[in-house]
Amino acid sequence: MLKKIEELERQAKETIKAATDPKALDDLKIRYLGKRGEITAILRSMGQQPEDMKPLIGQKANELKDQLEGLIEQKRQELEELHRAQKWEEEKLDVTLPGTPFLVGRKHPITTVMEELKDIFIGLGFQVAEGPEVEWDYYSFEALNIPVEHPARDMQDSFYITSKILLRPHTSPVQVRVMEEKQPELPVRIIAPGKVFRRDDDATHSPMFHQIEGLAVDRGITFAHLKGTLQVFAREMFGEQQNIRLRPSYFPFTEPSAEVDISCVMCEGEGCRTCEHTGWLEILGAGMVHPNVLKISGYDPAEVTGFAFGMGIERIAMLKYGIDDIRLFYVNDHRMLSQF
Ligand code: FA5
Repeated sequence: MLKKIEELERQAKETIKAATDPKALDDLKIRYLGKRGEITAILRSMGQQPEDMKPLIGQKANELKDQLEGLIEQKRQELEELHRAQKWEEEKLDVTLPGTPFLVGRKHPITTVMEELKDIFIGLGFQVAEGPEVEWDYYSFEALNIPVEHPARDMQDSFYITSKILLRPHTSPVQVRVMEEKQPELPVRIIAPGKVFRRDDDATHSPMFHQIEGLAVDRGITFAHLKGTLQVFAREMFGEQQNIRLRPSYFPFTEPSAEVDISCVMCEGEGCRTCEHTGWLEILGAGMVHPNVLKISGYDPAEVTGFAFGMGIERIAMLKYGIDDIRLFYVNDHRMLSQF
């Protein structure tokens, strides 16, 4: 029996040592120390052992029992420690590794130009006004001296929601809305930036684009004020060397009217492809507010005068950044947008 105990000891120590997971240890515990375990069986068989051997066998078997219990617990702790170390290795965070790069957003070039324009005109004493993008036919055309059937509607006719409501084709309706609200107060000095919509679509014309409207109404406002304001704007926007040129034009809501050009920013007036070899680039329409528009908005044209202008923001941004296709602003390609 003593030999058997010795053999059991050798075998149990070996198998405990070789165990690789806690489940195996549980099985070994049952195998040796459980109710029907091999050591338990020896202890239970004491009655059948020779009388003189009983104390020794009992002592050895009990010692082995205690020893194995200890070994199993020790092995269990070792395995747990190993498991923890492995897990740590797997999940280890190396703070020196480069991070996952992510794209940082930035302002769209149209927003940047819009903000720059606002700053310039706010510096000249204008306030920012707003109007709805979905607008009445009345403010878009009629109050601007463009009655139904007037051919000037063709140039700007837009997307109609109903026969009387449309997506505004320009920011000029804000002129009337502001004057209606402010009259008879003077002076009126506002800019109105925002989205406008037209049935256009090519490299320089988009169905949705941005304009900024300007309006100044007061006693004694003259064409010289308009010219001076636009000259300051052009120099602040494009540099001190910048000149402007006014050409006679026609808008139903201004009289007289002008198209305003700046000297070509690409060739500085020398003549190139961008300016079609004229040295000038058209950037906006302007003029003295038509007496009919003043009257319909609540001001007396015998008493006050005003000037107004409207420019395309995309056009300004294209000139400023040398972009030759307006559609690039709207495709949201970060390779293009991240350059600004
Ligand atoms: C007007 O829209 C007038 N409301 C401007 C005005 C205001 C005149 C106040 C007098 C007094 P026009 O249709 O020319 O005018 O447009 C003004 C500018 O908008 C153009 O010079 C151009 O820069 C820009 N523009 C016009 N159509 C488009 C388009 N489809 N896409 C991008 N920009 C455009």
